[in-house]
Amino acid sequence: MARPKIALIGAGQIGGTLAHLAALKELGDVVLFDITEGIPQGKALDIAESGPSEKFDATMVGTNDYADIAGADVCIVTAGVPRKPGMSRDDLLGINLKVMKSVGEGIRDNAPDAFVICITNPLDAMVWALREFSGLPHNKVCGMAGVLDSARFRHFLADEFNVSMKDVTAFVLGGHGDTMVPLARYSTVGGIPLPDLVKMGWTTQEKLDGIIQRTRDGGAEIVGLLKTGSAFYAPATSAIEMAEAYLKDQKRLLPCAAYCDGEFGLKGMYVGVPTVIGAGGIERIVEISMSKDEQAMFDNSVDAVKGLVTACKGIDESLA
Ligand code: A3D
Repeated sequence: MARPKIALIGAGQIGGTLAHLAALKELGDVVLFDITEGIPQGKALDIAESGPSEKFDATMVGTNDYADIAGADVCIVTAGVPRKPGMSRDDLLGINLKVMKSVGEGIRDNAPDAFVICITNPLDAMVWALREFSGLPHNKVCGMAGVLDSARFRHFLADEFNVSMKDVTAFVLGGHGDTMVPLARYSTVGGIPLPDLVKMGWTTQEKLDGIIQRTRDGGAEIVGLLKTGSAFYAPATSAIEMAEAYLKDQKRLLPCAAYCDGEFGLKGMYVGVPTVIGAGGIERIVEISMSKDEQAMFDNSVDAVKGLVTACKGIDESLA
């Protein structure tokens, strides 16, 4: 049986890391696409040359031609520009919307059967626009944000409790921005919900609130340190986890930006929700119940995403 084909649209910091991880995990043959000449070719060759030491079987192709992504099983989109210090994700909207148009059309014309994972910011609006431009089925187009935001939350919690990250589960829902919703009630250590751990004296509510805020600011913290771009190792790992769930039909329950058509009372929009990812793409949206406070935070986040989508429609008439 032929190896799956993984197309990475954007061969920058995240794109290169995605290619390396896909190779190390032998998820399939990789095509790195970028508009900049030389970068995808150089990174593909560099990673291919790590093969003899790592002993993976996967081909690496770098290209500036969409024809080379033909028949891809998975497309992961990072094309566009990242944040610089002082910028919010929303500041990227105008420039990255144009990029989504060309990428969406490139996927539509060359890899219409692919499972598409968008990473480009501002995430929830860009994945919506990418779906519109590509015309692919909604269940085959999703956005990576919740896996990353939850991983950040899990890392901070494991640090606080001095326990293995393996035993910490966490849920972050809503839009991938300052309004994201880390849900303490659905986050656990070895199955014990965070509010119980506060009662047990493992931490204080004040410290937990601090961790929740640090999670919300997780992207900005790294932008502030790097100064020349945004996070790329953990974002790439998170998207690879989603791609693997699809390619291996793992039926993983992962938070990601998925198309809600009635779920959570939302009509026709993308936002971070719990999903099941398997061979059918986004196979299910898991409608958890929320307390009044949680629902208010989620609604606030949904409103922020709606504002960005309206801005997209104002910029590109074909989306209106
Ligand atoms: P960067 O290293 O700049 O790579 C972006 C690449 O896109 C560059 O190589 C560009 O040449 C390429 N590119 C630009 N326009 C096009 C186009 N029209 N077609 C194809 N390629 C193009 O950025 P990065 O890899 O660090 O980040 C990529 C995106 O991911 C940015 O928008 C970030 O804001 C976003 N990001 C999202 C998250 C989430 O959790 C959602 C996390 C981190 C970064």
